[in-house]
Amino acid sequence: MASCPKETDENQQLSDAEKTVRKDLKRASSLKAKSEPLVSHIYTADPSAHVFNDTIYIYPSHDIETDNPINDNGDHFAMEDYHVLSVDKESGTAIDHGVALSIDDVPWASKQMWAPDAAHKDGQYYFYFPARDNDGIFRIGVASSDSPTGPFKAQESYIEGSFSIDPAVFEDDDGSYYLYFGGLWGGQLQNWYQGQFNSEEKYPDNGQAALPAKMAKLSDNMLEFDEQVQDIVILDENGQPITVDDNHRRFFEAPWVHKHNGKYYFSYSTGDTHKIAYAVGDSPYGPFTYQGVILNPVLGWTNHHSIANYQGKWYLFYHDCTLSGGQTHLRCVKMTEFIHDEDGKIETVNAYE
Ligand code: FUB
Repeated sequence: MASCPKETDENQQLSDAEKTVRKDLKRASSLKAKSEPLVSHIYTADPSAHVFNDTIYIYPSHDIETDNPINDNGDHFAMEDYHVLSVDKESGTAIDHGVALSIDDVPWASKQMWAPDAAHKDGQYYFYFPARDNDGIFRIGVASSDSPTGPFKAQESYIEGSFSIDPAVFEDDDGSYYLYFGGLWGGQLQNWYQGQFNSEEKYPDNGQAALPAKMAKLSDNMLEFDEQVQDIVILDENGQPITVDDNHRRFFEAPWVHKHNGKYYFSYSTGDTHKIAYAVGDSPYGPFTYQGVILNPVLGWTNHHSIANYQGKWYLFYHDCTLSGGQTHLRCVKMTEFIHDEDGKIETVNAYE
Protein backbone atom coordinates (compact mmCIF):
# COMPACT_ATOMS: atom_id res chain seq x y z
CA MET A 1 0.00 0.00 0.00
CA ALA A 2 1.40 3.39 -0.98
CA SER A 3 1.98 5.66 1.99
CA CYS A 4 0.67 9.22 2.05
CA PRO A 5 3.16 12.03 2.56
CA LYS A 6 3.06 13.09 6.21
CA GLU A 7 1.93 16.61 7.04
CA THR A 8 4.84 18.58 8.40
CA ASP A 9 4.58 19.63 12.08
CA GLU A 10 4.30 23.23 10.92
CA ASN A 11 1.40 22.44 8.57
CA GLN A 12 -0.47 20.55 11.30
CA GLN A 13 -0.41 23.61 13.52
CA LEU A 14 -1.82 25.98 10.90
CA SER A 15 -5.40 27.20 11.19
CA ASP A 16 -7.90 26.19 8.51
CA ALA A 17 -7.79 29.79 7.23
CA GLU A 18 -3.99 29.87 7.02
CA LYS A 19 -3.87 26.54 5.12
CA THR A 20 -6.35 27.93 2.58
CA VAL A 21 -4.30 31.11 2.20
CA ARG A 22 -1.13 29.17 1.41
CA LYS A 23 -2.93 27.11 -1.25
CA ASP A 24 -4.68 30.15 -2.75
CA LEU A 25 -1.53 32.21 -3.10
CA LYS A 26 -0.14 29.38 -5.25
CA ARG A 27 -3.19 28.79 -7.44
CA ALA A 28 -4.36 32.40 -7.92
CA SER A 29 -2.37 33.06 -11.09
CA SER A 30 -3.63 29.92 -12.85
CA LEU A 31 -7.35 30.69 -12.40
CA LYS A 32 -9.33 32.24 -15.25
CA ALA A 33 -12.12 34.24 -13.64
CA LYS A 34 -15.37 34.66 -15.57
CA SER A 35 -16.19 38.06 -14.01
CA GLU A 36 -14.07 41.11 -13.32
CA PRO A 37 -14.01 42.96 -9.98
CA LEU A 38 -16.67 45.70 -9.89
CA VAL A 39 -14.12 48.10 -8.41
CA SER A 40 -10.37 47.73 -8.12
CA HIS A 41 -9.21 50.89 -6.31
CA ILE A 42 -10.27 49.45 -2.92
CA TYR A 43 -10.81 45.91 -1.64
CA THR A 44 -14.47 45.01 -1.14
CA ALA A 45 -16.33 41.92 0.07
CA ASP A 46 -19.68 40.52 1.23
CA PRO A 47 -21.76 42.39 -1.40
CA SER A 48 -25.39 42.95 -0.39
CA ALA A 49 -27.25 44.23 -3.44
CA HIS A 50 -30.67 45.87 -3.74
CA VAL A 51 -32.51 47.73 -6.45
CA PHE A 52 -33.65 51.13 -5.18
CA ASN A 53 -35.20 53.64 -7.62
CA ASP A 54 -34.32 51.42 -10.61
CA THR A 55 -30.60 51.41 -9.71
CA ILE A 56 -28.52 48.57 -8.30
CA TYR A 57 -26.86 49.60 -5.04
CA ILE A 58 -24.25 47.36 -3.45
CA TYR A 59 -23.45 47.49 0.26
CA PRO A 60 -20.10 45.68 0.71
CA SER A 61 -17.53 45.28 3.47
CA HIS A 62 -14.39 47.36 2.90
CA ASP A 63 -11.38 45.08 3.34
CA ILE A 64 -8.09 46.59 4.52
CA GLU A 65 -4.48 45.51 5.03
CA THR A 66 -3.69 44.49 8.61
CA ASP A 67 -0.93 42.93 10.66
CA ASN A 68 -3.48 40.85 12.56
CA PRO A 69 -2.87 37.07 12.38
CA ILE A 70 -4.82 34.99 9.89
CA ASN A 71 -6.86 32.64 12.05
CA ASP A 72 -10.21 30.83 12.32
CA ASN A 73 -11.51 33.66 14.49
CA GLY A 74 -11.34 36.04 11.52
CA ASP A 75 -8.97 38.51 13.24
CA HIS A 76 -7.54 39.33 9.81
CA PHE A 77 -10.87 40.94 8.82
CA ALA A 78 -10.18 44.27 10.54
CA MET A 79 -12.49 46.58 8.60
CA GLU A 80 -13.11 50.13 9.83
CA ASP A 81 -15.65 51.70 7.49
CA TYR A 82 -18.12 51.11 4.67
CA HIS A 83 -18.38 52.45 1.12
CA VAL A 84 -21.55 52.16 -1.00
CA LEU A 85 -21.34 51.22 -4.69
CA SER A 86 -23.91 51.60 -7.44
CA VAL A 87 -23.94 50.14 -10.93
CA ASP A 88 -24.11 52.66 -13.77
CA LYS A 89 -27.05 51.77 -16.06
CA GLU A 90 -25.31 52.65 -19.31
CA SER A 91 -21.83 51.21 -18.86
CA GLY A 92 -22.51 48.50 -16.25
CA THR A 93 -19.48 49.74 -14.31
CA ALA A 94 -19.61 50.41 -10.58
CA ILE A 95 -19.35 53.82 -8.95
CA ASP A 96 -17.89 54.22 -5.46
CA HIS A 97 -19.87 56.80 -3.48
CA GLY A 98 -17.20 57.07 -0.78
CA VAL A 99 -17.33 56.47 2.96
CA ALA A 100 -20.93 55.98 4.12
CA LEU A 101 -20.22 55.06 7.74
CA SER A 102 -17.03 54.90 9.79
CA ILE A 103 -16.41 53.09 13.08
CA ASP A 104 -15.49 56.46 14.63
CA ASP A 105 -19.13 57.49 14.22
CA VAL A 106 -20.64 54.44 15.91
CA PRO A 107 -20.79 55.03 19.70
CA TRP A 108 -21.11 51.35 20.69
CA ALA A 109 -18.67 49.69 18.24
CA SER A 110 -15.01 48.90 18.90
CA LYS A 111 -13.78 47.04 15.79
CA GLN A 112 -14.42 44.74 12.82
CA MET A 113 -17.18 46.21 10.68
CA TRP A 114 -18.16 43.02 8.85
CA ALA A 115 -20.79 42.21 6.20
CA PRO A 116 -23.60 44.82 6.08
CA ASP A 117 -26.94 45.22 4.31
CA ALA A 118 -29.51 47.97 3.67
CA ALA A 119 -33.24 48.52 3.21
CA HIS A 120 -35.50 51.29 1.91
CA LYS A 121 -38.77 52.31 3.54
CA ASP A 122 -40.85 55.50 3.20
CA GLY A 123 -38.03 57.58 1.73
CA GLN A 124 -35.49 56.53 4.37
CA TYR A 125 -32.57 54.13 3.90
CA TYR A 126 -31.54 51.86 6.75
CA PHE A 127 -28.05 50.40 6.93
CA TYR A 128 -27.53 47.28 9.07
CA PHE A 129 -24.01 46.30 10.10
CA PRO A 130 -22.25 44.02 12.60
CA ALA A 131 -19.30 45.07 14.74
CA ARG A 132 -17.77 44.06 18.05
CA ASP A 133 -18.97 46.08 21.00
CA ASN A 134 -16.62 47.24 23.78
CA ASP A 135 -16.72 43.74 25.34
CA GLY A 136 -15.65 42.10 22.05
CA ILE A 137 -19.13 40.71 21.42
CA PHE A 138 -20.55 40.97 17.91
CA ARG A 139 -23.80 42.97 17.76
CA ILE A 140 -25.84 44.36 14.90
CA GLY A 141 -26.34 48.08 14.55
CA VAL A 142 -28.51 50.25 12.36
CA ALA A 143 -27.85 53.65 10.82
CA SER A 144 -30.12 55.76 8.62
CA SER A 145 -30.01 58.32 5.84
CA ASP A 146 -32.32 59.93 3.31
CA SER A 147 -29.93 58.82 0.54
CA PRO A 148 -29.14 55.22 -0.52
CA THR A 149 -25.45 56.14 -0.55
CA GLY A 150 -25.40 57.73 2.90
CA PRO A 151 -23.72 59.15 4.87
CA PHE A 152 -25.59 57.10 7.48
CA LYS A 153 -26.18 58.24 11.05
CA ALA A 154 -25.79 55.41 13.54
CA GLN A 155 -28.12 54.81 16.47
CA GLU A 156 -26.56 55.29 19.92
CA SER A 157 -26.70 51.57 20.65
CA TYR A 158 -26.98 48.29 18.74
CA ILE A 159 -30.35 46.67 18.07
CA GLU A 160 -31.66 45.35 21.38
CA GLY A 161 -31.44 41.55 21.40
CA SER A 162 -29.10 41.39 18.39
CA PHE A 163 -25.94 39.29 18.28
CA SER A 164 -23.53 37.57 15.86
CA ILE A 165 -22.90 38.82 12.29
CA ASP A 166 -24.01 39.09 8.66
CA PRO A 167 -27.37 40.92 8.78
CA ALA A 168 -29.50 40.60 5.63
CA VAL A 169 -32.87 42.32 5.18
CA PHE A 170 -35.71 40.85 3.17
CA GLU A 171 -38.74 42.96 2.22
CA ASP A 172 -41.78 40.80 1.60
CA ASP A 173 -44.58 41.70 -0.86
CA ASP A 174 -46.87 42.76 2.02
CA GLY A 175 -44.37 45.45 3.15
CA SER A 176 -43.00 43.45 6.12
CA TYR A 177 -39.24 43.51 6.64
CA TYR A 178 -37.26 40.64 8.18
CA LEU A 179 -33.67 40.65 9.41
CA TYR A 180 -31.70 37.40 9.00
CA PHE A 181 -28.32 37.03 10.66
CA GLY A 182 -25.72 34.72 12.16
CA GLY A 183 -22.31 33.20 11.61
CA LEU A 184 -20.14 30.51 13.23
CA TRP A 185 -16.55 30.59 14.52
CA GLY A 186 -15.51 34.29 14.49
CA GLY A 187 -19.22 35.12 14.11
CA GLN A 188 -19.80 33.73 17.64
CA LEU A 189 -23.10 31.89 17.05
CA GLN A 190 -21.66 28.98 19.06
CA ASN A 191 -21.37 31.28 22.09
CA TRP A 192 -25.13 31.90 22.39
CA TYR A 193 -26.43 28.43 23.35
CA GLN A 194 -27.81 29.77 26.64
CA GLY A 195 -29.59 32.73 25.05
CA GLN A 196 -26.83 35.00 26.29
CA PHE A 197 -23.16 35.32 25.36
CA ASN A 198 -20.98 32.67 26.97
CA SER A 199 -17.21 32.91 26.44
CA GLU A 200 -17.10 29.10 26.26
CA GLU A 201 -18.04 27.77 22.80
CA LYS A 202 -20.45 24.87 22.43
CA TYR A 203 -21.59 22.95 19.35
CA PRO A 204 -24.30 20.28 19.19
CA ASP A 205 -23.08 16.65 19.21
CA ASN A 206 -22.66 14.91 15.85
CA GLY A 207 -26.02 13.75 14.52
CA GLN A 208 -27.85 16.64 16.19
CA ALA A 209 -29.40 19.56 14.29
CA ALA A 210 -26.80 22.11 13.17
CA LEU A 211 -26.60 25.55 14.76
CA PRO A 212 -29.26 27.62 12.99
CA ALA A 213 -29.18 31.04 11.37
CA LYS A 214 -31.42 33.54 13.17
CA MET A 215 -34.13 35.95 12.08
CA ALA A 216 -36.70 38.40 13.39
CA LYS A 217 -39.33 40.67 11.89
CA LEU A 218 -38.34 44.34 12.05
CA SER A 219 -40.57 46.88 13.77
CA ASP A 220 -42.33 49.60 11.75
CA ASN A 221 -39.55 52.08 12.54
CA MET A 222 -36.93 49.60 11.17
CA LEU A 223 -34.75 50.15 14.24
CA GLU A 224 -35.84 47.27 16.48
CA PHE A 225 -36.87 43.64 16.44
CA ASP A 226 -40.64 43.29 16.50
CA GLU A 227 -40.58 39.77 17.95
CA GLN A 228 -38.38 37.19 19.67
CA VAL A 229 -35.42 36.08 17.57
CA GLN A 230 -36.31 32.82 15.77
CA ASP A 231 -34.22 29.89 14.49
CA ILE A 232 -34.06 29.09 10.78
CA VAL A 233 -34.52 25.35 10.31
CA ILE A 234 -33.01 23.75 7.18
CA LEU A 235 -34.41 20.31 6.39
CA ASP A 236 -32.96 17.52 4.25
CA GLU A 237 -34.86 15.59 1.56
CA ASN A 238 -36.46 13.42 4.26
CA GLY A 239 -37.78 16.35 6.26
CA GLN A 240 -35.08 15.95 8.93
CA PRO A 241 -32.98 18.90 10.15
CA ILE A 242 -29.54 19.13 8.53
CA THR A 243 -27.06 17.97 11.16
CA VAL A 244 -24.00 19.67 12.63
CA ASP A 245 -21.58 17.19 11.02
CA ASP A 246 -23.07 17.68 7.52
CA ASN A 247 -20.47 20.35 6.62
CA HIS A 248 -21.39 20.41 2.95
CA ARG A 249 -24.98 21.48 3.65
CA ARG A 250 -25.25 23.00 7.11
CA PHE A 251 -25.50 26.77 7.68
CA PHE A 252 -22.27 28.58 8.53
CA GLU A 253 -22.73 32.30 7.71
CA ALA A 254 -23.94 34.81 5.07
CA PRO A 255 -27.73 34.28 5.16
CA TRP A 256 -29.78 35.83 2.33
CA VAL A 257 -33.44 35.55 1.34
CA HIS A 258 -35.06 36.21 -2.04
CA LYS A 259 -38.49 35.31 -3.37
CA HIS A 260 -39.20 33.67 -6.71
CA ASN A 261 -42.59 32.50 -7.96
CA GLY A 262 -44.08 32.77 -4.47
CA LYS A 263 -41.36 30.63 -2.83
CA TYR A 264 -38.84 31.88 -0.28
CA TYR A 265 -35.21 31.01 -1.06
CA PHE A 266 -32.86 30.95 1.92
CA SER A 267 -29.23 30.92 0.74
CA TYR A 268 -26.08 30.83 2.84
CA SER A 269 -22.39 29.97 3.02
CA THR A 270 -21.38 26.50 4.20
CA GLY A 271 -18.16 28.02 5.62
CA ASP A 272 -15.40 25.44 5.85
CA THR A 273 -16.70 23.72 2.70
CA HIS A 274 -16.84 27.14 0.99
CA LYS A 275 -20.09 26.85 -0.99
CA ILE A 276 -23.15 29.06 -1.33
CA ALA A 277 -26.05 26.66 -0.82
CA TYR A 278 -29.80 27.22 -0.90
CA ALA A 279 -32.99 25.86 0.59
CA VAL A 280 -36.62 26.69 -0.28
CA GLY A 281 -39.73 27.24 1.86
CA ASP A 282 -43.25 28.65 1.88
CA SER A 283 -42.77 31.31 4.56
CA PRO A 284 -40.07 33.86 5.46
CA TYR A 285 -39.80 31.94 8.75
CA GLY A 286 -39.06 28.62 7.04
CA PRO A 287 -38.62 25.76 7.44
CA PHE A 288 -36.53 25.61 4.29
CA THR A 289 -35.71 22.39 2.45
CA TYR A 290 -32.18 22.01 1.11
CA GLN A 291 -31.97 22.14 -2.71
CA GLY A 292 -28.34 22.48 -3.82
CA VAL A 293 -25.45 24.82 -4.54
CA ILE A 294 -25.74 28.29 -6.10
CA LEU A 295 -22.03 29.12 -6.21
CA ASN A 296 -19.09 26.72 -6.05
CA PRO A 297 -16.07 27.67 -3.88
CA VAL A 298 -14.19 30.81 -4.94
CA LEU A 299 -10.58 31.86 -4.47
CA GLY A 300 -10.26 32.70 -0.76
CA TRP A 301 -11.57 31.03 2.40
CA THR A 302 -14.85 32.94 2.60
CA ASN A 303 -17.77 32.76 0.23
CA HIS A 304 -20.52 35.39 0.66
CA HIS A 305 -23.18 36.51 -1.76
CA SER A 306 -26.47 38.28 -2.35
CA ILE A 307 -29.19 38.03 -4.98
CA ALA A 308 -31.20 40.76 -6.68
CA ASN A 309 -33.63 41.01 -9.57
CA TYR A 310 -32.97 43.89 -11.94
CA GLN A 311 -35.23 44.54 -14.92
CA GLY A 312 -36.49 40.96 -14.91
CA LYS A 313 -33.09 39.25 -14.67
CA TRP A 314 -31.58 37.60 -11.62
CA TYR A 315 -28.06 38.55 -10.54
CA LEU A 316 -25.70 36.91 -8.09
CA PHE A 317 -23.28 39.20 -6.27
CA TYR A 318 -20.24 37.52 -4.70
CA HIS A 319 -16.58 38.07 -3.93
CA ASP A 320 -13.26 36.36 -4.42
CA CYS A 321 -9.57 37.16 -3.90
CA THR A 322 -8.40 37.45 -7.51
CA LEU A 323 -7.63 41.18 -7.23
CA SER A 324 -5.13 40.60 -4.38
CA GLY A 325 -3.57 37.48 -5.90
CA GLY A 326 -5.28 35.17 -3.39
CA GLN A 327 -4.93 37.07 -0.09
CA THR A 328 -7.94 35.83 1.81
CA HIS A 329 -8.68 39.08 3.68
CA LEU A 330 -8.37 41.29 0.57
CA ARG A 331 -11.37 40.50 -1.58
CA CYS A 332 -13.19 42.04 -4.54
CA VAL A 333 -16.91 42.04 -5.33
CA LYS A 334 -18.28 40.74 -8.61
CA MET A 335 -21.65 40.09 -10.22
CA THR A 336 -23.02 37.62 -12.73
CA GLU A 337 -26.43 36.67 -14.10
CA PHE A 338 -27.96 33.34 -13.07
CA ILE A 339 -31.20 31.50 -13.77
CA HIS A 340 -33.95 29.63 -11.97
CA ASP A 341 -35.14 26.78 -14.19
CA GLU A 342 -38.82 25.95 -14.83
CA ASP A 343 -38.96 23.97 -11.58
CA GLY A 344 -37.45 26.85 -9.60
CA LYS A 345 -34.05 25.14 -9.27
CA ILE A 346 -30.97 27.33 -9.49
CA GLU A 347 -28.23 26.40 -11.92
CA THR A 348 -24.88 26.27 -10.07
CA VAL A 349 -22.52 29.13 -10.92
CA ASN A 350 -18.78 28.50 -11.36
CA ALA A 351 -16.70 31.64 -10.95
CA TYR A 352 -13.83 30.26 -13.09
CA GLU A 353 -13.51 28.67 -16.53
O1 FUB B 1 -16.10 39.93 5.91
C1 FUB B 1 -15.97 39.35 7.19
C2 FUB B 1 -16.69 38.06 7.24
O2 FUB B 1 -16.17 37.17 6.26
C3 FUB B 1 -18.15 38.13 6.90
O3 FUB B 1 -18.94 38.66 7.92
C4 FUB B 1 -18.40 36.70 6.60
O4 FUB B 1 -19.63 36.43 5.99
C5 FUB B 1 -17.22 36.39 5.72
O5 FUB B 1 -17.42 36.79 4.39
